[in-house]
Amino acid sequence: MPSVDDVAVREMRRLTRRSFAVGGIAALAGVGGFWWLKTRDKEGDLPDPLRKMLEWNERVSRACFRPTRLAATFPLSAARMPRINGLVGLLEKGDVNRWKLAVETPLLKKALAFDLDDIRALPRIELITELKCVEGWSVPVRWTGARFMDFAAKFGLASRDGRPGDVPQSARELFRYVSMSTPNQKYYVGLDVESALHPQTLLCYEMDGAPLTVRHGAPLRLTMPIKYGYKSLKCIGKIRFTDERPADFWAKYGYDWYAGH
Ligand SMILES: Nc1nc2c(c(=O)[nH]1)N[C@H]1C(S)=C(S)[C@@H](COP(=O)(O)O)O[C@H]1N2
Ligand SMILES: [Mo]
Repeated sequence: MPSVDDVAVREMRRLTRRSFAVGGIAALAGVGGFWWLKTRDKEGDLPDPLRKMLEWNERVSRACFRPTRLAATFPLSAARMPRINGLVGLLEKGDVNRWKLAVETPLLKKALAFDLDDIRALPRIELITELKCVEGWSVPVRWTGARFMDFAAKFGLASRDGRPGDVPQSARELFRYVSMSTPNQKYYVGLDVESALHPQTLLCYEMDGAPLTVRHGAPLRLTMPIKYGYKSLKCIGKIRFTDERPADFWAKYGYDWYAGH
């Protein structure tokens, strides 16, 4: 069995680097500049100046973020099943029935546990939006599930006062970030809270009108059409609200942490 890191590194080689400007920067800076970049301190796999650029990117994107700006939606006739892409951290078929979702916030002494019926009890939303992979393909997919913002509002998870009700509009009343991971923690994503609470961010239990298969992330996955596909975590085991910027599987390999497009 190859280790997770082997798989990730192999996959990384295959991937285009379209989402950030390593190629462009290197070409502009020329060989001398490239040498300079290569000798800078590194965080993750990116030389520091590039990391700084992505962080600047994130600050600008967060400042300009509007929850009313929606990703494109498509007619039902355009919907397809995407290819299975990335298997890190998924459950075995026999374990899907025993699944629980754990949620932690700074206000809670003990994690909350939810089952699929808790998610199904929330307003059922169907959206046809694109799954956009940084590898360079995108497919309109029919997703069904609950809005993450409805889930957070019903149980008072995102707001500092911990009271159920509408999610506050003011950033100051929200925890800054959300971390989501698979049950075994092998795949994980870090999200800015505004994007997590975007109305098109769904906790999704069906794709193409049928319950999720194991390899598409059964029993519950994320879809987040305002971000690249690597943020759409399959098989959510744990959700954590936090004020510290959470680690992210692909950001560790040099991809943009923010990953908006
Ligand atoms: N648990 C988990 N979620 C994951 C991945 C993964 O490897 N493991 N890969 C991501 C990537 S890179 C993409 S493009 C999408 C692909 O979703 P699909 O397999 O349903 O097409 O899942 C994302 N979520
Ligand atoms: Mo992807």
